[in-house]
Amino acid sequence: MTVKDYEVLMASRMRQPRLKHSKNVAKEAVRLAKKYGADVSKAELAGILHDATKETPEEEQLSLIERAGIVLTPLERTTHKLWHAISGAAFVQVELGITDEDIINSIRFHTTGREGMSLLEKVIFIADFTSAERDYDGVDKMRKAADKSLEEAMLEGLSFTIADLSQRKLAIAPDTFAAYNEVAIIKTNKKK
Ligand code: DGI
Ligand code: FE
Ligand code: FE
Repeated sequence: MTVKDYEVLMASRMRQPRLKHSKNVAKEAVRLAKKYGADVSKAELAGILHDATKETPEEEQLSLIERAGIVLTPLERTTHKLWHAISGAAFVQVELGITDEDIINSIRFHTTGREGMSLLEKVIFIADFTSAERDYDGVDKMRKAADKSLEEAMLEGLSFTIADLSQRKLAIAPDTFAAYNEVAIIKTNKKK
C-alpha cells in the first residue's frame, strides 16, 4: 500500500478535522525527518497513521490491544486518553500487517514519549505538537525549539505535557517522566 492508500483508509476511520491533523503531522514529520536525518518515508507513514484509532470505539480499541498481546498497566487502563496510541500501534500491526518496529513504536509512544526514543519516535512526537493547525498557547515556543534541536523540542513538549497534566490533577505516565528526565539530565550536564 502507498501513503495515498493509507490516507484514503484513514479518511474512512476519522472525521475531517482529525484527517487534516494527520496529514499535517505527516507533512511536519517529513520536514523534521529531512532536517534531522530520520527516514523520510517512515516519518510520512507514521505521521498519517499515528492517530488511526483515536475515533475508534473504546471496546474495539481494547480488543485490538488484546489481539496484539499487549497488557495494559493499571495507569494505562485508567487513562483512556492513552489508549489510542497503544491501540493505534496494535491496529497497524494486526490490521495493516505493518512489521517495522520503529514505525510501530513511533505510534505506540507518540502521546507519552519514553526513555531511549529513536530519531523517528522523536520526530513523530514533536510533529504532533508542531503540525500546521496547532494553535495552543506556547506553540510558537515549541516550533522555535523544534527548529533548534530535537532535544530542545522534546524537553519543551514533555515539560508542557507534565505541567498541563499536573495542573489538571491527572495521572502522568511513568514513560513521560522517564523521557523528560532523560533529556533534562542531558541539558543539565551540557551546562556544566
Ligand atoms: O491525539 P492528539 O490529540 O493529536 O495528541 P496526543 O496523542 O498527544 O494526545 C493528547 C492528549 O493525551 C491530551 O489530552 C493529554 C493526554 N495525555 C498525554 N500524556 C498523558 C495524557 N494524559 C494523562 N492522563 N497522562 C499522560 O501521561
Ligand atoms: Fe494522538
Ligand atoms: Fe495527533
